Amino acid sequence: MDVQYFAMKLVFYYTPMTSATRVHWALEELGIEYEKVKVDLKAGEQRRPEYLALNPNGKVPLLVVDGKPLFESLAQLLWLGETFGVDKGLYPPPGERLAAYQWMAWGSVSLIDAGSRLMRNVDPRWAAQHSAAAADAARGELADLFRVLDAALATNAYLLGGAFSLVDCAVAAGAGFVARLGFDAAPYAHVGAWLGRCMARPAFGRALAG
Ligand SMILES: N[C@@H](CCC(=O)N[C@@H](CS)C(=O)NCC(=O)O)C(=O)O
Repeated sequence: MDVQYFAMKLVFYYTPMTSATRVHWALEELGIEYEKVKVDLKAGEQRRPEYLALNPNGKVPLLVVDGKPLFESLAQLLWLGETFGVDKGLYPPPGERLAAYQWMAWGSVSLIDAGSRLMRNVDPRWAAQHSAAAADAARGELADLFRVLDAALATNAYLLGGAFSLVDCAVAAGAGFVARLGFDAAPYAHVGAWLGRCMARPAFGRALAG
């Protein structure tokens, strides 16, 4: 690893069981030093002026690198992969990243978009806005997405091939979130087996524990 990274100070603002979990998981997989700051969303800590000064979106996760803020979990995962992941064998080297970019974006945009629409149409927190038709449409899109994921995992144990990588953190956390919304993932056996492998990792357990 380049010597400059040893001196780098990372502060991670997170809330358990949110979009922050996949970044928390990646940090734990990398085994690098970082400081954790828990943000109580229910208490509205994400809207405190000092937090908004770092992340004007008022959301978690936030990673602060040597005093410079980086918001958006996808950006954080890409930065962590490119900065620390190659040396740790958890991210591909430059020139071999097409599949990594593809799955990171798929898991962060296509999957999370359909999953969020399902959440807003089934989760009691949004009861006043629920639409059965919108929930069904989201389930249909998720079925298409899970078919794509299942086919990719039919011949590979992990998204980039035979070895686990930060790309699996990026996508598995979203697939687990969708499964917890009651989306029936049973027909996608390869996805189920892969999720089991990913979630059995000690680093995932540490991220879940908060
Ligand atoms: N696209 C953003 C989503 C961030 C996001 O929506 N975070 C939620 C938790 S999952 C949040 O902080 N919500 C607090 C609020 O909206 O007040 C990312 O991936 O970082």
